[in-house]
Amino acid sequence: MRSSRRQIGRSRLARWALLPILGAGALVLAGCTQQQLNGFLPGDRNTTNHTAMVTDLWVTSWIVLLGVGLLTWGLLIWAIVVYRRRKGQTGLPVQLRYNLPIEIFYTIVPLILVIGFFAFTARDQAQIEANPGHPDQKIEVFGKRWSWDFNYLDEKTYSPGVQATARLNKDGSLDMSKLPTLYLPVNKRIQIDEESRDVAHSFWIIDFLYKKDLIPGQTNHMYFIPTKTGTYQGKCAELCGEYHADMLFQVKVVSQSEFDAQMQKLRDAGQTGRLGSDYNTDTNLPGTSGRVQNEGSGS
Ligand SMILES: [Cu+2]
Repeated sequence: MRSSRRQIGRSRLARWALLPILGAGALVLAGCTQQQLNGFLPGDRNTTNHTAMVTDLWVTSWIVLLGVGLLTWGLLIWAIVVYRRRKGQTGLPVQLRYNLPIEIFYTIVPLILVIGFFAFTARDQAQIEANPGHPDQKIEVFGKRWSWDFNYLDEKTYSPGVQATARLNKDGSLDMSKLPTLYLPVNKRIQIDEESRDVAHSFWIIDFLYKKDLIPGQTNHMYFIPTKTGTYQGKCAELCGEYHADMLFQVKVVSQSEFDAQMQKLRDAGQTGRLGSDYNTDTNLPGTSGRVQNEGSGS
């Protein structure tokens, strides 16, 4: 009688233990789409020479964390089932304290995780941020409230931007083709120098999985090789004020000949030279020669 009750208890326990295993199995069997394998990141892993590395760091981190999650959920469910209150039980159960193996376990494992995440992040970041030198194409980006100016330094051409809401269609929809557009030649070493005309912005090309802050009075750099032609969306990723959400832009990665044709278009439109820091509106920084924002308005 007693042993059969114990057996029933055991089979019930096995059923409980099966639940998470079945759940995980179902998830695996359901198959993974490319988007899931990419860790639900936008774009794909070959937009620049750095994207695959960023994707792998992200996905591997999630796999490790899911492992920790499964272990934690498993232990939780096990404790809830095994140590649940049985019929006729009263009062507190025997309390567990000063369990050295458990305390060492939950100190060491998070420590290893944190050191691991830090080390791999630092390694990848150092590689992404390193200046490889000898850029094929040097571009200067100015962030401004509420758009972007692009200077093609080698070609001495420029392309000024206007905030997105100033370029809406009559029905209020956004005309992507009228957004400020940065052209980049494919498979070329790109160096982008980033400056701000006023406050801190952040230049974010979404599918490149890469963004960098633009700090007033400072020049930051991005180095990468765009490896896939296409049109990519960009936005400001640093809340910079009222029309921050209007700071949309596009990046077109094109062949060298298309890039050259675009440069010729800018020259034909008379957009030669550089929209430099004289157009900065921030006049508070020491050494800046920017114009006063309301200059000429008579105020
Ligand atoms: Cu901004």
